Amino acid sequence: MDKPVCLIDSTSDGKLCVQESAVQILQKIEQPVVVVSVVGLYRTGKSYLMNRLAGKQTGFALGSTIQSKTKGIWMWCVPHPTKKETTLVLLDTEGLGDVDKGDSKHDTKIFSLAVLLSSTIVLNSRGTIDNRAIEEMQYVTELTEYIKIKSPDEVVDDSEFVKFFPSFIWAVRDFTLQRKINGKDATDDEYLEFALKLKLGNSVQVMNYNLPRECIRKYFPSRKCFTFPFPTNPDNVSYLETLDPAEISKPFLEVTDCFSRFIFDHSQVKNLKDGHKVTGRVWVILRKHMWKPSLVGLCHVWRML
Ligand SMILES: Nc1nc2c(ncn2[C@@H]2O[C@H](COP(=O)(O)OP(=O)(O)OP(=O)(O)O)[C@@H](O)[C@H]2O)c(=O)[nH]1
Ligand SMILES: [Mg+2]
Repeated sequence: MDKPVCLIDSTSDGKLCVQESAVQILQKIEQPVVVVSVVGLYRTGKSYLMNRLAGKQTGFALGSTIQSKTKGIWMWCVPHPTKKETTLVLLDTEGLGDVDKGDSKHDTKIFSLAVLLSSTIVLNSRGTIDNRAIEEMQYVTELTEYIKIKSPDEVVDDSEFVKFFPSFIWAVRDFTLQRKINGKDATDDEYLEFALKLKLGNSVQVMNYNLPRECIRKYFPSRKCFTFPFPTNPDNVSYLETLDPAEISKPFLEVTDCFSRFIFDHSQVKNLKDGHKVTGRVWVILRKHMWKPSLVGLCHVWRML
């Protein structure tokens, strides 16, 4: 595929529908697939990051105005850069929290779909991992309402479906702070774990503070963090697609390289419950029949699509 295509379209009345043309592309993929998706608030550089992961300056469409750009879920299948005979499927998702759209249920569906479809999910945000950034991820706390995995006649607890959840990367963009905790230098991962620390107590305030953190910790036991500096001079950020590559800052390129290498090395081929590797073809069936556990013995998804 030389350019991304729309996999799940978001209609003006908020419905999500799968695009047949994308399904046909996937059906031809016989190779195992590694699926990496990016989610996060709108206008935070998600599409640009996915293009970098594809090793390209352009691909997923970027927008430089205040209006959100990506709608639904877009897909780009490329040969895996390091794993032989494997396809890397990149999913770029609609930005969450768009004031113009103002539909958080729709956002939760997009978020839940990205979780279900991926081997690795990248949560993208700008600035810092502060309380606001974590609270803005209320979609994590709503995951279980939207995703139910059941075998017939059997209630399965949270820990069962966590087995099928992707590994989790928090990408913090335009990070300008010093990474120090109590005066000591901290790694990106220590920074993430520090931000996810729970407070003691059971006041409503403490419980509200802890809830999104507990959900992230429980649903995503495998976690990683990358903090990205500004990609270029602030005057240039609106023109990243057409910018002379020499204008992209070296520290940004270094973090992007580490981030990409980590994903290429650690993102697993999507597996089914019985250990079967998911190929493009199986992935389509999986998506189409997520609500029919008998078919894949895997997921039961309520109220989606
Ligand atoms: N400051 C800054 N701007 C960036 C960065 N990456 C991309 N941009 C710019 O931010 C704007 C939005 O980038 P996109 O990649 O389209 O952001 P998005 O999150 O996909 O946006 P939606 O699809 O609307 O949710 C564009 O003008 C990009 O050039 C970054 O790391 N820092
Ligand atoms: Mg986008």
